Amino acid sequence: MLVSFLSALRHICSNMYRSFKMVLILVLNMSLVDGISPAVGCGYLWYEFNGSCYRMYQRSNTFEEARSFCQNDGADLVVIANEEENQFLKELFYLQEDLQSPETIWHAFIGLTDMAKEGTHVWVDGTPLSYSNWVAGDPNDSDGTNDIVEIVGPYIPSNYGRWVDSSTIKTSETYICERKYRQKTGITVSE
Ligand SMILES: [Ca+2]
Ligand SMILES: [Ca+2]
Repeated sequence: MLVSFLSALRHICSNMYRSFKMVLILVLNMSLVDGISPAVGCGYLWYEFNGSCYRMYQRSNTFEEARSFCQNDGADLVVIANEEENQFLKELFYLQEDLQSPETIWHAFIGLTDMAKEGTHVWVDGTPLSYSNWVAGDPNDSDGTNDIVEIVGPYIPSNYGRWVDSSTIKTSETYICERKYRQKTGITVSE
């Protein structure tokens, strides 16, 4: 009696395992056919857009401290190449799950400065400025130390997503890191 019960149990378990394996293979194949691999990603609380991963932090830091913080995570302050990327960053204020009250954020550091040469803005990766989205009248170096740049947050709806130059001695509560989308485990991902 016990032997036949155990035999039946083993048979059921074996069938369940086989079914599970079939489903797993099916899901993996479907994913690979679609060019999306479950083994790749930006990581927890990072958000993918067009080949990069982004994360917005609420931490009280100077521009240089914010840069170091991003770099410790294999990233740097965000480099904004075009309007689509800028639009995505506006959305990130609300996508970023761990942000406190995004609607109250005034500004966030981005990776643009004219520290090396006043009036010549350069991205932290060395690329010159091509696309820009300044607030009207900026950059104006208003107090002679405005050599870093911030994107305006949702708190100022009229300029939300536009950029302002700010003082290098400013400590911001918010900043945005960007890093290249990393593939894991060698599985090819088609675009
Ligand atoms: Ca970028
Ligand atoms: Ca300046």
